[in-house]
Amino acid sequence: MHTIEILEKFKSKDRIALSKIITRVENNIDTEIILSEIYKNIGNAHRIGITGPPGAGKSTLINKLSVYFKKQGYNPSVVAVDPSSPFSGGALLGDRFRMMEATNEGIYIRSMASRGSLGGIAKTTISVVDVCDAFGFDPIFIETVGVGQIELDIIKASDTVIVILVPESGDGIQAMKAGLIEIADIFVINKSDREGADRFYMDLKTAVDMGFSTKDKNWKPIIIKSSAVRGIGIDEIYSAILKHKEYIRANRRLEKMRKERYYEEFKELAKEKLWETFVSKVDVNKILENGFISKKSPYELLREVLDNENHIRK
Ligand SMILES: Nc1nc2c(ncn2[C@@H]2O[C@H](COP(=O)(O)OP(=O)(O)O)[C@@H](O)[C@H]2O)c(=O)[nH]1
Ligand SMILES: [Mg+2]
Repeated sequence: MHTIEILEKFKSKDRIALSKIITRVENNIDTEIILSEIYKNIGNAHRIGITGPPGAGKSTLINKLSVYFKKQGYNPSVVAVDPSSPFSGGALLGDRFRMMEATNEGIYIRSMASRGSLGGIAKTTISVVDVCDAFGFDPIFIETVGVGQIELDIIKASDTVIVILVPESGDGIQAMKAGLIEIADIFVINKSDREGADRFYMDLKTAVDMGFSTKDKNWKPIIIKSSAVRGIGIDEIYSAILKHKEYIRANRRLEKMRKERYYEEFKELAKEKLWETFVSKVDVNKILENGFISKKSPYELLREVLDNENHIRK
């Protein structure tokens, strides 16, 4: 089916059309057409990034949290990214299982595996979230593992960032090292049914009080203890999310963040497109080969290429 036809169905809230549109975006097919068509309907969803080490309970928590939001009258969806899995464009078994309750509640869950994704996983994920936003979901939970650069890029595109940690020895220090402290608006200490949760809470609280969290000097991260499997702490996390949502709306921070993201996206796109144009006009390999052999700095080489109109006009 033609993308335009699928988009028509998408607009009438057809979930099969939604899935097809997402698959196209993942495979970089007609992304430009799709995003241009839906863009005016973007911006209503609250984007909640959830990150933390593997096994911390992110999926289990999102399962409970999304159902909780649904019960309060919201229309949530989930985008889960797993960088370690092969790109399948479909469901990942573990996530599916962990989010069974949400699935049964009719919550739309999209699992993405990043390996082999065309056009970069961070960019693709953000586009997929845009699609979910335009479809009418709110909020959108975005699950990512850990904090590689890719995950950070995805997390930066979230309105509220939740970092999930578990009270296992060293996790707090690990979190600080990995830069997790600096990105969190809300901390969740999950598996608090296990030993060490109170101690961990105090350590984290001390770190936050001491100002290790530098994201926003006017927002002190909220710390919540939870047990996702037992459904403990879900109401508190829900309230914390709404509080943060209100905060970023009240002081126009959200608008600022969105503008920054828009600029960033444009900049990345411009780089990509200009590079494509450049490569189509000059013999990059030959130029590089010559530059390398004659020990020209890349700066000098680029200057030369840009100055030499013959190259560009080739
Ligand atoms: N004891 C305990 N186990 C939990 C809790 N939350 C999740 N788990 C378990 O931890 C494992 C990993 O959970 P999962 O949600 O897949 O973690 P993710 O990798 O962060 O998404 C699963 O076996 C869960 O059942 C909790 O609050 N307490
Ligand atoms: Mg998971």
